Amino acid sequence: MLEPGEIFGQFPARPPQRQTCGSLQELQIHPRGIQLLCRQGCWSVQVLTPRLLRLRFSPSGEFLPRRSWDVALADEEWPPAFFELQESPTQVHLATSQVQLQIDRDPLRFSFRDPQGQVFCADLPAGLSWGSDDIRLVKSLHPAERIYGLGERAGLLNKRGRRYSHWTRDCWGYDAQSDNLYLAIPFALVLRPGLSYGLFLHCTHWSQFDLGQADPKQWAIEVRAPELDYYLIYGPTPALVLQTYTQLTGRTPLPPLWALGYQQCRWSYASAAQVLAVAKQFRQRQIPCDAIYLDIDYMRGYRVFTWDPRRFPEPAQLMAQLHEAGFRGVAIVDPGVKFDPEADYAVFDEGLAQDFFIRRADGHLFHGYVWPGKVLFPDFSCPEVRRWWGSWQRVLTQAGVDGIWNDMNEPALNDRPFGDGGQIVDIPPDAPQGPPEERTTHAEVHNLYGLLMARASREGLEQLNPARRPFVLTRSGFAGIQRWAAVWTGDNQSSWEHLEMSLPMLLNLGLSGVSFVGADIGGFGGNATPELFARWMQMGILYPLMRGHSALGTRPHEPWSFGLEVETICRQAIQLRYQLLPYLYSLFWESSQTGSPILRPLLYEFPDDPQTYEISDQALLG
Ligand code: NBV
Repeated sequence: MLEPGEIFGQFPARPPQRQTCGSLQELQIHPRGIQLLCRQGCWSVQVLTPRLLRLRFSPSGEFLPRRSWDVALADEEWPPAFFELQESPTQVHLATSQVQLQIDRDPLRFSFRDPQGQVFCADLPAGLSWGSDDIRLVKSLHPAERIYGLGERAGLLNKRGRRYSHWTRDCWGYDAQSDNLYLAIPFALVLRPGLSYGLFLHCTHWSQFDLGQADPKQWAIEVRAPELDYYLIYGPTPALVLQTYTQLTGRTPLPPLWALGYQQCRWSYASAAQVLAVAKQFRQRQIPCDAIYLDIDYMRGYRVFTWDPRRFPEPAQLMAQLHEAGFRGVAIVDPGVKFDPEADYAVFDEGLAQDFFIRRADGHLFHGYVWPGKVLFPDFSCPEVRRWWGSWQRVLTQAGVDGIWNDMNEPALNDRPFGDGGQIVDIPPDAPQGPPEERTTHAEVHNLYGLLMARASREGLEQLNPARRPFVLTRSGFAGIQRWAAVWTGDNQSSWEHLEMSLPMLLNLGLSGVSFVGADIGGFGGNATPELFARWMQMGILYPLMRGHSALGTRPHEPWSFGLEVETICRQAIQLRYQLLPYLYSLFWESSQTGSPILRPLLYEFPDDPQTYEISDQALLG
């Protein structure tokens, strides 16, 4: 049994002895594809569309059953797709109308060809290997290829040349060198002139892409999972790759129009009076604004789904006043439920009575420490838990809250009470999770914690307010998060570096299917200077999600807090945003239909022009 703290995104080193699949022994043809029995293990190739192939390898020869929390459309849900097979003594060829898969028999390995015969995404000879707890596949990279996507990543636009693991974590203080951030998306979009493809690693366990760090010509894919499962998506343009990728993992539903306006946040507007005072300032100063956020201080002792009776005594009245003034209210919801056996706290009592909280492998309740002190974590991989959680949002919606903001859902927790010098830890990887019929361990669903919480939030809002389009904002997520929530890039800093970095971060999120994204305008940690703030607001009007936010203890970061000159600049910028709203709204509609990003790097529109490939500081709005 592992203690929390023993593991934080770190796993035992791989044992030295590696196995390989050897040669092809038997080819079986199925209606949707083929199975390739190797000397050791088995490959399955499914043709889902002429542009989309699913490839799986299992060392044991058995494939895992589909999970209810799967983020990809099931194979059976795709209409039948036509393919042709040709066999020779050394090779097998599988061809769709768009792409050709060449399979070398000995050792078995794959390479792909586009209609012009250009080879891409080719396995190295003996590129597949596995040990006791991992599988690795090494592919070759073409010298002209650049790599994008990979979800939420700091640093420049092109991701080639470094190693990236996929493991969601709280990452206060992140910078351009950081690896794992809050959100993990094991999807890469590879581009060279005339050819673009995507590779989606269909694996929720810890995984890693080495995109040419160990060897500049190679892409090593590694999973700590019982099988290797990936989708190959042929373009040839990035737009077509994204269209197929989002057909597979889902698209951003059209948000309510108000969510495209300016949104004002602060940790915290800590009383109803403060919230109303901020709202009044916006209207008096004639600065457009559509939403005001409530951070953790609206709760009673940080108990989720409660209101502080002293500071927020009449939440319904507060929300009515906000609505009257034309604002929407968005409230934060953290996953940790206060361990509260003494008090009359129904969320804790109900969750405990129904066994909705994660337990350790030894059967004891697992607890960590967050804002409320000792907390328990709901197991969102159970549909029943998600329904229960979603319905608790009634405490907020009945008061008139319009949107839900999910924070700390990596999940972020400490091994000791805050202030006691503890450290950030993970839920133990061997903690059992999931409904009885598909019991697994935290190791498989860690990366999904934020996504499944966001799903619970969105589905709950749909139940509670069926006539309204829901708005959920989340910090953590996984591939497919765009179906459930908008995403912000967590705790950035008030610095020029972070302002600069926000653009390639948001662009790569867009190239990962997540189009409703934003960074905290002005920077969350630290104090913005007047000039930085003004520039950030001017840039922020182009973020699909336009929200100003700042941390506890920092100077005020509202648009008027930096003097008249900055206030005027902010007013003009925000007014421009509002002039653009019809255009933006149309872009969101387009995104909901095709998966296209709202904010696009130049390479998205000019994929055959290599001069666009490294441009991290320019973008197109639509
Ligand atoms: O709830 C407080 C903050 C929130 O304002 C911020 O946006 C989140 O990213 N939250 C993190 C927890 C505190 C982090 C230091």
